[in-house]
Amino acid sequence: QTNETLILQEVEGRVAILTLNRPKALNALNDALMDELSAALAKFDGDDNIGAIIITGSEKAFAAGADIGAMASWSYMDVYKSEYITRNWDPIARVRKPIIAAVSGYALGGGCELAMMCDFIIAADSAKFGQPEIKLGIIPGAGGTQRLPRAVGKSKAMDMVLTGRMMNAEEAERSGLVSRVVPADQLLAQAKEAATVIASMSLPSVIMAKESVNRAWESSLREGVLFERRAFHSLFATEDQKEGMTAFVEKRSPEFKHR
Ligand code: CO8
Repeated sequence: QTNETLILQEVEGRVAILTLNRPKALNALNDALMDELSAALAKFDGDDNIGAIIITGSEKAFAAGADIGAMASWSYMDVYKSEYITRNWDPIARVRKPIIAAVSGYALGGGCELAMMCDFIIAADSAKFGQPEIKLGIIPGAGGTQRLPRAVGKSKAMDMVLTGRMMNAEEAERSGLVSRVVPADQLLAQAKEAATVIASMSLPSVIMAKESVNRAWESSLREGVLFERRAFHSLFATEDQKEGMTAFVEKRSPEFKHR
């Protein structure tokens, strides 16, 4: 990989690992980096040999936010017309395979928003989350004011967004922003282990599980339960359901074919 590569890509078994790589700017998310990230995600989402994806950064920073230097001189019309945010951020939320954010160090502003766009966050004990945009005279612009209250509730989200303070890993786990906290030197190993477990499951059921959990955010309970039921019914049309249940009855490990 050359130094110009803003996203390092690795594949281990059925797991793809994407590493944000702008170390000198603490992985500040500029347009080029977001283009590379969304292209890599689309590629692995469409690759039958991949079952789960990890996004990670460096030990010091997952990402310290959108690139402030790049944004500083923008006018209203620059921001409005460029579609900077929708063009290369929205595709992340359309990825159908699970994405784990493995966060060490700073996840601030757009960095925190990127982590929240992933399906769950595993945090190193060194992780620090925050939405400090208010200190720059703006507000979060990639979903932070919407995803943070859904994750941690209104009171804590207001506190974070209005004061711009950071939350450490312990507080983030306590408030439901992250699923687990692990020692910093075990972060990637633990994320890979979780991703490998997920990637060993039947891909159709993994995708439908992700789709169904996401419905819990975006519909009434009644609609969500109906959505889940149809997804549940449809999995009985897969070969993997037959294999999974037959293997259980025969007391052996299933051999999923991901169809
Ligand atoms: N953008 C550009 N460069 C950055 C950023 C950033 N967000 N964060 C850090 N850097 C750069 C610094 O300028 C510095 O560069 P240089 O060495 O050339 O001076 C280098 O990274 C190292 O940073 P520091 O020297 O500041 O390192 P410290 O350890 O002293 O401090 C901090 C680390 C606390 C993380 C500090 O760098 C900081 O406060 N960074 C800014 C955090 C922030 O405000 N983030 C929010 C940005 S706004 C945003 O994300 C809006 C999202 C909108 C949606 C996205 C669509 C565009």
